[in-house]
Amino acid sequence: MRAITPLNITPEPLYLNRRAFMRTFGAGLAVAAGAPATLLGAPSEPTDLPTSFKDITHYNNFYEFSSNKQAVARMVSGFETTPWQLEVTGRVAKPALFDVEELITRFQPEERVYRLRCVEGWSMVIPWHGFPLARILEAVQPTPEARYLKFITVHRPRQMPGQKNGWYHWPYVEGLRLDEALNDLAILATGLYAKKLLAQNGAPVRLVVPWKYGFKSIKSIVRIELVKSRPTSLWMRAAPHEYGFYANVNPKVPHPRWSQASERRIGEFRRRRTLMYNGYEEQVAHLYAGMDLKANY
Ligand SMILES: Nc1nc2c(c(=O)[nH]1)N[C@H]1C(S)=C(S)[C@@H](COP(=O)(O)O)O[C@H]1N2
Ligand SMILES: [Mo]
Repeated sequence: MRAITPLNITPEPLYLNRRAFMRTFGAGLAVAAGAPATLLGAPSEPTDLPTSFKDITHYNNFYEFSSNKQAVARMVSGFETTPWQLEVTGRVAKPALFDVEELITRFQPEERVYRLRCVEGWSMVIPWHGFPLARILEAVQPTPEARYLKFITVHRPRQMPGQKNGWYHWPYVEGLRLDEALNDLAILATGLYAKKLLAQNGAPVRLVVPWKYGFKSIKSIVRIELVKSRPTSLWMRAAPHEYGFYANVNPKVPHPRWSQASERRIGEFRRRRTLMYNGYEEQVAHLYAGMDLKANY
């Protein structure tokens, strides 16, 4: 079920050519080493070509720097991302403090081409490099009381001017249910387009959960806590009736202020239809069987 390609350095034009003809989208396709990567998930009617490196790195939501998406890339220059440690703690048998370089050697990031759907109504296709969150969980061994994961972004107001904005409760926090975190689609990303993550994309390590709205994919993580009860995310705190804990992409449940039925793919003009679970229904729908998706937004 994993698309595996070598973590080689591919210049973007070559990278795009290799993939331009890729029209295969079947879930469960294993791609042999060396073959072009495949976008995981159901096909949307038009093709899903990777968004340009330029757009992925210059149109960013990263409120620690700015709420202006086009300004983020030029505001991150003073943000130090090496060295960096990620602590995994809480209800685990083996708490750990990983150096990011050690994570990369130990867990061997692979390419995962995923759609990213922002709750604001735009989307991209991003060739991430990352490894399943499940690998880290296997290493730390959650105890039976562990039911949720709480993710925390670095708190460094001197380097992240947006953290001086008192409208939000810093640091940025997100959460997942343990079974969501164990799903193979949930990865910790350390690169994109076969390069190390740039600061604006959440360097050096960020979460990617492609079936959920983009805000769940928390950037620049320093701590993951395994906890008993459901964490409250920054967005749940800021606007509880607009942003819930689950935040699964769902074209049938509108945001209180706009429809979620369609989206603008960055780089395209016509809007496209938004897919249930962002096109990953086959892989994740079972996690929410029997749940009221309107109440659990
Ligand atoms: N720490 C942190 N993580 C964050 C955000 C943020 O403001 N701060 N924005 C989120 C939102 S709303 C989106 S859409 C994605 C954008 O990721 P990208 O800039 O890499 O495309 O990051 C998410 N992760
Ligand atoms: Mo977003």
